[in-house]
Amino acid sequence: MLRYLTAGETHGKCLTVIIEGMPSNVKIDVDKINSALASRQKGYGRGGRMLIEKDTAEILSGVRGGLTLGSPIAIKIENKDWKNWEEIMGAESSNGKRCVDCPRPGHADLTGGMKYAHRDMRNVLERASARETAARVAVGAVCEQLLDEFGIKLSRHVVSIGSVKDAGKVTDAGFFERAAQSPVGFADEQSEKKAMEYIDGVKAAGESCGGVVEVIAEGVPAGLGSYVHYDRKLDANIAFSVMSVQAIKGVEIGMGFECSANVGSKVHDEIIYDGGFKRLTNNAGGIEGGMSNGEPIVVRAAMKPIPTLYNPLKTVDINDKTPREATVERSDVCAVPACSVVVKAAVAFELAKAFLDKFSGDCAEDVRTYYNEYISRTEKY
Ligand code: EPS
Repeated sequence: MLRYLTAGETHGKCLTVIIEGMPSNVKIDVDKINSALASRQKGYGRGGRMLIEKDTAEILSGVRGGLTLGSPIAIKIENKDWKNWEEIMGAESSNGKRCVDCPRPGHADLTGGMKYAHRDMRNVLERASARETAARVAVGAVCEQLLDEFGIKLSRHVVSIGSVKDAGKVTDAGFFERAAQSPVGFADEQSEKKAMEYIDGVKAAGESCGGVVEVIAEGVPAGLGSYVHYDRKLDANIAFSVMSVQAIKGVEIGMGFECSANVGSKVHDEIIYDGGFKRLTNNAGGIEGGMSNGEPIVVRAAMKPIPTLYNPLKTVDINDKTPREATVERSDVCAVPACSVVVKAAVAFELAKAFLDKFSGDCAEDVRTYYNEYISRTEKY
């Protein structure tokens, strides 16, 4: 089973990730990982930290000469900011400076401190930070390279930022290329301008904002995931991974919540046969009964506004219990475009996991054989 573990604090030495279960002989290009990491760093409304970092993946193990070995893949992403935090965050000595006593509403600070018995809530925020998503993006970029060999391609875009929606349509020519280049992840230029003005206003008010992102996976064969048991359902596993991304509060597949307001005939996608089974619409977002159905997989996620506000909310000092203003840590005003990169990585991981469950093999050659056999069998169904 494909799995991974991440480690690292936001102002620690580095982020580390170990990916286990990737078959041997999958082509891995480190530049593709670095380009995904660079995309995650971009976006209008990001804070000062992204000016310090230049996230780069160093592959420590599991890849030789551009091919996976079948052994665990370890990747390191250095934190350039570490040099400014060494004395505060050191493993062997810490000077106790920059202690966090006033938990931020919306962040993990207070409950994390209570749960892990940390009086300095920095010990919580350092790990709860969205900095960890850089490690997940590296995982996603490795998974995308496996998926790509089998013609599965993922795209991302931002649907809305705060109250501003992208007027562009996914069916417009060049939509995804344009969205990937946009500082707000939008394809429509007028909407992009409005979103940037919106973010400027939010920033001027000492506020933060969220939005909705969408990821679409094309070329996924029918039959990934399963209906036979709850924990093998593809939609459930995608929702789990996407919901675990920092600041995500809602996940939808296809028509999502809107399904509930429509009658059955307006929701379910009629089936035709045209050299293969197809659906006339894709309200199911490519997943029925916990399985991919061969249509594009469409996942949307809602990101809440980042909890650090430059105009802070009310809180309480955990030491003397007096009313205070929440701690202000350097943060982003808007990280929605970056979030689209992270959600794409989360979906890529779940698809690669489901793909390798279905076509399980120790080497890429075996995976290819099982895949080809399955495709030719199902084509004759
Ligand atoms: C982030 C790095 C962090 C934050 C942000 C995401 O860096 P720093 O805390 O040094 O500014 O910019 O984290 C949060 C929004 C958060 O709530 O922790 C990154 O690499 O994406």
